[in-house]
Amino acid sequence: MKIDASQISRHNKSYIESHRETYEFLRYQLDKQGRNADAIVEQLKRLQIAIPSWALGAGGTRFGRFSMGGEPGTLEQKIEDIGLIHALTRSAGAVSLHIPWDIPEDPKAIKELAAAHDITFDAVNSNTFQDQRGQQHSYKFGSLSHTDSAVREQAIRHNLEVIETGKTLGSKSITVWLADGASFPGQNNLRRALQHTMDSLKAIYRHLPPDWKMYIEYKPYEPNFYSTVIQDWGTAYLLATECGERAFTLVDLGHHLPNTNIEQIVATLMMKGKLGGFHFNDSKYGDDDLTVGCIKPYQLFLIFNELVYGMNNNTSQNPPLAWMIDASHNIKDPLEDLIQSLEAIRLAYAQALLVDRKALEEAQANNEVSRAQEIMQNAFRTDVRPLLREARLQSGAALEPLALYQGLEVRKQLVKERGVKSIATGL
Ligand SMILES: [Mn+2]
Repeated sequence: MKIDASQISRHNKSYIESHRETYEFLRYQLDKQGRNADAIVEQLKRLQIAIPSWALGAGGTRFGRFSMGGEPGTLEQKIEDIGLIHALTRSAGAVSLHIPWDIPEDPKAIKELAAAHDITFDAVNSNTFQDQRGQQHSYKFGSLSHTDSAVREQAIRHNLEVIETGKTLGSKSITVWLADGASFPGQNNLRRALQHTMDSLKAIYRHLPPDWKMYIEYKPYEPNFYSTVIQDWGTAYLLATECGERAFTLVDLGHHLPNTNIEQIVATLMMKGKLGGFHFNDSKYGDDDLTVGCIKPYQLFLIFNELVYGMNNNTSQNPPLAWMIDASHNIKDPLEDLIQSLEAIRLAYAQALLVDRKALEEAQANNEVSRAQEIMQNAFRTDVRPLLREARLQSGAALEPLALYQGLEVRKQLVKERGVKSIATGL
């Protein structure tokens, strides 16, 4: 299924009048505060978020999985699904592939298909947290950190193969997330496990093409429940620093213990020029992988506030960030969920762009605590949805992507095309 421009312009016609009214009103209000709505719209238009190939089907939990029907069974269909989201929003212009779930049989054809949907290839992701069919050694007790060098070498080789696959598609980065760790005290020699991981990552880094980056992701627990080898940003930072200047830390919002100050981690990593990218999602308790912004939108805004500050004050030459959604959908239609996540990310970005930096600097310098809080909350409480709609309108996207998605009965169409029982490859 493909959504064409005429369907979008028909849809936009029915919303244009109320949009014009709210946008003009907001522009006028912002203008009085010395803010330029049109400039923010331009910045919003440039923000593209990668969609992970594994987020297009039902994720499920270890207790069960409930299919949506019409799930993409092939990599081609996954690209088509992202094409639908991108056509509706013009903000999902990249895909992040997971190897070996999405090995392209014909890279040239896949590249062409993606280009037809205006989609590029973002970071490729390796997988040494599962055993694959025909694999010689098991990752049950770890991969890059394993006690047996033969297992570590197999895991290193897999990462190099992932890079080779990524090269055929035009990717420029690899994300490494390890499930390695221990579920019981005494199971691992903690120091040795970290040393092995460092040596393995260095071996991968040595083979990294010169125009590539490596992102190292951390997570405090799960699937191992006593210790994770790369447990926090500090460990990921240490490993990235040891590997070299093209290795960076990747922050996944769900990979923190409750109440961690993630915006402070962002500030610290950007100060050192070592923030590589983001995996967006939201959570109430752990790595819940819920829709971005559904639980803690203020935290998301505070994170974006640091990102915007970091991008505007890039003294450490932090490279442009890789933005990606990393979520799992158990009860929602994944495409609806992704549309909502894109909206939440852009809302937080727009709000952060609204922060009166000069006033905030002044308030901070004078220790005017209440004023500083008011400045932040004034930005957060501004309804910036008209800015997002205007950015979409100017980019040829739908004014109300979710309403159009539902109005066109896209899922029903996909079920008709692919069947009720089609299941996405992946988890
Ligand atoms: Mn992640």
